[in-house]
Amino acid sequence: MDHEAEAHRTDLMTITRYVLNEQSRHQESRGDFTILLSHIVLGCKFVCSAVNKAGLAKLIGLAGETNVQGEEQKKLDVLSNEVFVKALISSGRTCILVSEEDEEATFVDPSLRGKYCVVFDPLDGSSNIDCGVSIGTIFGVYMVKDKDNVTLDEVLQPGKNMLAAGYCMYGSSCTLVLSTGSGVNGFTLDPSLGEFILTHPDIKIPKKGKIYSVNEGNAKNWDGPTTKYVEKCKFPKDGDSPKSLRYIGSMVADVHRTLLYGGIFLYPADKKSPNGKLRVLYEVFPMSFLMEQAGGQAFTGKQRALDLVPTKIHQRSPIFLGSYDEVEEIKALYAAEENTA
Ligand code: FDP
Repeated sequence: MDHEAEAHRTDLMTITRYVLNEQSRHQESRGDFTILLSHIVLGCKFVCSAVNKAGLAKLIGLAGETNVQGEEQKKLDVLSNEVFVKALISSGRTCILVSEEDEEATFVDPSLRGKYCVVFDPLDGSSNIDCGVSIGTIFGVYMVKDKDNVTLDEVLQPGKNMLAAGYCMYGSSCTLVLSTGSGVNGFTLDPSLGEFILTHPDIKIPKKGKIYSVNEGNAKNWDGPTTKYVEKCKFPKDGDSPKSLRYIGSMVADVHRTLLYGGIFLYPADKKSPNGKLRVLYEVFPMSFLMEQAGGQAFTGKQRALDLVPTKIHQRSPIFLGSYDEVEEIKALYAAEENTA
């Protein structure tokens, strides 16, 4: 019997225990972040359960449709948004919420306000819901200076100012990946315990990767550096093997694979969408934060992604993120183009 492995199996590091351990290292900490996170975790568990039951519960469908009982059905992304908004407000630790689902930011009632702003996409990859492909929730957390005097500027901050970021992937297992600014850790939901258990401690992305991930259907409208990079992935001139293409079309799943196996995920600008597709606050920033924390890089085609200063809450940006060396190549191609301009 492997006693060491056995001891490991019986000494479970839950996400709450992990965050409490982290908290105890900061004497000034009063446990507010732990409380906030436990509400985010609750939202993730609820959405995970709803996603798993979606087919059975007839949750899939258009918002506003009615089911056989004549009750109005809620589409999964609408339901997920409601769950997260309510969980975050009731934590008593938030003051501004920005959700992909809501056009305007939500300012929490002063009586329930706390010091955190949470930006989130409650159910990312929604075009994959109906066919059972992995989807996820993405979130980022900022802290405000004065919770009694908050303005939208508190969330229009560069991603490097985020305090924490993460995602939860609803796939073959339910995995929550989190960074509080000192590395990246992955937790898997044990459905029998209802707890997220640390299964991927201190995730580091491989420095180089063999996979590229992009919607190649947009290739005809790409700019020069993106076209050159993808061409090199397929027809390398330096004796390397060609890279494999993997594209799920669900950012959480594509980024999760990139984080674990290495490689690059790109959603570049193109002639039709000069700002790309993905949203800065709740897609680009949290994923870029995690990539950097895992030793990778994230680049917009112009600058380090986390240095970008958003001016609108639903702003989009092109993004190239993943293994350090792969992003370095993209940066060199953009720099070369600039020099010839
Ligand atoms: P979706 O449209 O299915 O919601 O931003 C949303 C997103 O999915 C990402 O999760 C995904 O990476 C991307 O869009 C996929 O876009 P394309 O269908 O244009 O490839």
